[in-house]
Amino acid sequence: MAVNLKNIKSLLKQKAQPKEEVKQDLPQSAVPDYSKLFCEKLLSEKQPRLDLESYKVPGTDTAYYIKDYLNKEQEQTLLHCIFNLDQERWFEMKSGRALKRYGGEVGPTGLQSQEPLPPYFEAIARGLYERGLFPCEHGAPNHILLNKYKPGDGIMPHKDGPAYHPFVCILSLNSGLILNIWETLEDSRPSTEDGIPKYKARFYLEPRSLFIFTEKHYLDHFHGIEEAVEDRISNDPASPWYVHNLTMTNLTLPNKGEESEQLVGAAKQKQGGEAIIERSDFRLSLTIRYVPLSKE
Ligand SMILES: O=C(O)CCC(=O)C(=O)O
Repeated sequence: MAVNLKNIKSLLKQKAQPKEEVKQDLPQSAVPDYSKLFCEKLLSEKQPRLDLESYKVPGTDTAYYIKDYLNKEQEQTLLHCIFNLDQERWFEMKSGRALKRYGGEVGPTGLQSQEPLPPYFEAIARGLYERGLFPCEHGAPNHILLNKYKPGDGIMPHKDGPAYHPFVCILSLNSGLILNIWETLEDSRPSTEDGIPKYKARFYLEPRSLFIFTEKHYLDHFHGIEEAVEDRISNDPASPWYVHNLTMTNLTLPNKGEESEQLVGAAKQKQGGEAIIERSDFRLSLTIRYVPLSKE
């Protein structure tokens, strides 16, 4: 069977498959070693160092955004690796989101057991480090959470906690959505005045983008994704729907009374400076971090 995005999507629509069924669907002899190809290509290509500060999102505490961090071919190959080579089962949350963990078990003070990352994730982790995008004195990231969201899925407001180096990279694949930051848990609930949560910052995470957050956004604030099938966005800093990194994305919003060529099909609302973007497809995210070994 030819391996393409359509196949990946049909695999995704099914519940987590027992290993035997996945093998039946994709005879190993017919599957090129995408993992090896991907790693060789990614690692052999000169990874130019990037100046992290030039990707800082203005007005945040502190976040960085790099659109098109991966190109489409790299994204496709990574999706092939994730869906066809990794036969671990997804852990399905009651809320709908599904999850896999790589790198080992994390306890309250650090890694309790260390496991190697699959080679395609190792290539991503090393790439971040070599490009100067993961300034960690201990070395390259060693831990990845893979989240799978269907339209309507989200992740509750939370902090990542003290076990990790306080610097997180999130790589988004296949589809985009809004990630919110709130100062307190109280702020994440609809306000009694207008029913809108009090957002500290909002970021549109496009497919293939790299989002990084650290400092107060990591240490003090809560982050999460609303369970929704669409996201409301605005380029007006006075609007509660303001998206801090909008000008750094590939999106442009229509002017008042105008239609946007770019958002046709994706944006329902065509008011100046505001739009609603549907979550029309599944999204995968890699939460990439460094966890020191537990001292216990
Ligand atoms: O999917 C995302 O972008 C966020 C994931 C997240 O917050 C986490 O893994 O802790």
